[in-house]
This record gives sequence, structure tokens and C-alpha cells, in this order.
Amino acid sequence: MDVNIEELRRFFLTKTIGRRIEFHEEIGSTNSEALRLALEGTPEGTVIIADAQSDGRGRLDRVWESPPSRNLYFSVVLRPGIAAVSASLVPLMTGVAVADVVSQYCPGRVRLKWPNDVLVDGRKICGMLTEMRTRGDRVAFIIVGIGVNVNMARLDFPRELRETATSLQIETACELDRFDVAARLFEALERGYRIFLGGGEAAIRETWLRYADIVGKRVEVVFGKAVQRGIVTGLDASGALLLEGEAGVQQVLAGDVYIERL
Ligand code: BT5
Repeated sequence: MDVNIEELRRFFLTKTIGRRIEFHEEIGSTNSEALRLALEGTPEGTVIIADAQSDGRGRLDRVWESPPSRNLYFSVVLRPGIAAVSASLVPLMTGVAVADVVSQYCPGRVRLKWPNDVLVDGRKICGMLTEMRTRGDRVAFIIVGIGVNVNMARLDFPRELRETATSLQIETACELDRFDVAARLFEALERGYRIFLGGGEAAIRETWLRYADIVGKRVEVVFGKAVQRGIVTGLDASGALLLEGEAGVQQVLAGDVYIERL
């Protein structure tokens, strides 16, 4: 794919996100490259974007399918200069930003699934991987990695994902310009990040919960061999999911959430 980075830059109207952009035809993982550059001191807002990833990463060593010419794979370096304990809302802020953009294409059909999948009518269209490094008790930097399926056709997905994954093209029946989608994502992220830094955590949690539509539902959360069950009552200040179960209210910090069908 022939991408002129200067032309690309004209798409983006943001001040911070994308102030430095590195484009790669193919890379292992944009998150790993962003991590490397962040350790070298690259400024906040640096974006690593790739046409394809040979080692696209999900959580817990899972694979993110990242074929060329179809989708968006990018990672953003953030340096919020805050205490590490305050950083846990960054993934939720990112989820809200992506859900807002996907909603521009699929209004009313977008849901967030804790911790951070974006679904359209129940199918996964985007995954996010947030990685943080600390210095003492402060955040040194956060890498926010985002993969959005833009122009994937159903048959482009491996067989095992065809029922569970989707793309903007499948949902809208239109081929989209990936960089136009990226520009919208950068703007939404910049807006969300400003709200986060300005103390808007409560608004982020509230919007996240609206997209998740999960409060009051009975869920099962699986993390390795551990299973937690209960009814979702909300998110605590740190963004942990709160479950009311037999043993009272428990905090869920990690895992995959399944809504129990009654
Ligand atoms: C995620 O993990 O959803 C995080 C994915 C983050 C990907 C971005 S791309 C840019 C940046 N660079 C990286 O290396 N990563 C980030 P998780 O919740 O663990 O979900 C992974 C699961 O989603 C897999 O096990 C599959 O079931 C499914 N999956 C894999 N590829 C998919 C795709 N393209 N679309 C939808 N589902 C997919």
C-alpha cells in the first residue's frame, strides 16, 4: 500500500494525538513498537500505525487478526503525568471514544463489553490493548492499542471468527476510507483524553455504562480458572466492575464477562 505520511497528516485535525505519526507496511505489533519508542522518549501523542501486523496481540497472549489492506491497527503513546492508580480509567475512556466513532456508522447498535470490546449487534468490531509502564507510583507512559475492522468481508475472517466478528463494511455495506475512520478516532480520543485529564472521570464512567447496558444483569466473569458470579451494580472509581453476589459486593479487576441467559 502506498501511503504518503504528509498526505495522511492532512486528514488529522488533532493537536496531540497523531502529532508524530509513524506508518509501517507491516510490523509485528504496533503496541510493541510504541512501547519501544516510548522507552526512547517519544512525545505524547505519537501514533504507530500499520497496514498489517504479523504478531497482532490481544490480551493474555491472544492473537489479533491483522491482515493487510483492510483494517486499522494503531497505538498511541500517552504521558498523562498522573499517579498510576488514577490510570485505570484510560481503557474506559478509549472504549467510549471508539464506541462514539463506531456509532457514527452504526447508530444505536454499538455496545461496550467489559473490559473493552466494541460490539455491533453483538459482534466484535474493535479490540483494545492498553499497556502501562510506571516510574515509582507515577505513570511513565500508557500505550493505547486499537484494532478496528474496517473493510473486512465475512470470508476474510478465519472460520472460527465469522460468527463472532464483524467490520464497518459488513455493517454498513459500504467500503470506507480507513484514514477517514482514523481521523475520527484521533479526534474522539483527543476529546476523551481532555475530559479525562480535566477530572471528568464520572462522565466517562456514566457514558461507558450507557454503552455497556449491563447494570442489573447477572454475569459470570472468567479469569483463568477463577469464576465470579453476580449482578452488575456499576463501576467503582477505578473502573473495576462491581458485582453483587452471595458474598456481598465484589470488585472485578480482570477477566472475560459473559451475561447469563435466564
Ligand atoms: C483484544 O484482545 O481485543 C485486544 C486487541 C487489540 C488489537 C490492537 S491492534 C493495534 C495494537 N497492536 C497490537 O498488537 N494489538 C493492538 P482480547 O480481548 O484478548 O481479544 C482477542 C480475541 O478476539 C481473539 O482471541 C479472537 O477470538 C478475537 N479476534 C481476533 N482478531 C479479531 C478481529 N480482527 N476482529 C474481531 N475479533 C478478533
